[in-house]
Amino acid sequence: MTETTGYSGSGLVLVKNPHLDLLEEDVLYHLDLGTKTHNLPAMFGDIKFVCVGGSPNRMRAFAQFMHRELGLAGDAEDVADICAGSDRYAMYRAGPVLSISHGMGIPSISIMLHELIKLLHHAKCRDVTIIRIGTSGGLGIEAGSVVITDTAVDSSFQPRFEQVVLGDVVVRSTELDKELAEELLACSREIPDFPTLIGHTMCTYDFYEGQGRLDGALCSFSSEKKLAYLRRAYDAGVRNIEMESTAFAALCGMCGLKAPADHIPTTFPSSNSVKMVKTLIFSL
Ligand code: R2B
Repeated sequence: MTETTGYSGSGLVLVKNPHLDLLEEDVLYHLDLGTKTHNLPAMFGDIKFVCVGGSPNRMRAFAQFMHRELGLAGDAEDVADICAGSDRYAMYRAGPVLSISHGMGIPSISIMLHELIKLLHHAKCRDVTIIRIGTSGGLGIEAGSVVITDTAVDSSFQPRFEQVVLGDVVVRSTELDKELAEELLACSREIPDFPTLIGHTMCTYDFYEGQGRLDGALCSFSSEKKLAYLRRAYDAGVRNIEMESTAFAALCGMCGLKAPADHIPTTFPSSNSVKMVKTLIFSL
């Protein structure tokens, strides 16, 4: 079964789950937030940008950077973890920008995104842009480059995210917003000595064998086979490899998050990539 993406004309964040309306309370377990315990529209209704990345410390550093750049009142060092009651994810806000960690791999980012999307929905946020600012391994590109993802592909280089639902495989699209990718690229051009390119990002289920590494506890292939696989990936348009982008693209696309794009520095926090996202936030 293949499902298509959907944007709401109103700019509201969509949840596609009729059962939610029947809940007396929606508990966002892993964020330590809920519709009864928190006034989500008051806390988050004005959020316009969500930046996500693997590590809590990096996302805190990003929120502090945005706090300073936006000239907000108070000390950037004091940004508080909104999800402090949960040790699963960390969430910070700087004005209209929310900065959240997602951990490593599809299961971890997927739990966070389900709860984040419900949060934005309950908060009645409109026209939200979400960007993943994360780490990845570059493929055949200059060290330190930033890859702006146009399409996330799976480890067979297909633009799809396969989710098993009640024992059946449901296939979801992983196209990202091409216009936003171009806008990010234009922002990067304003920063000197900043190698940036648009390309496909390959998402794998594993960091070691799944990415053709020879240094895991298990390795079932030769160095030649590894190189042949990476060459095929490169020829299919893959320019970097990570572990979250297909789930990110599929979930955000299905729920009408405006212009989801995935921006993946090979090293983070690369001050240039952070500046590029800042430039985009200031320009939208
Ligand atoms: C990039 O870095 C992590 C693995 O080291 C993983 O979250 C990813 O996608």
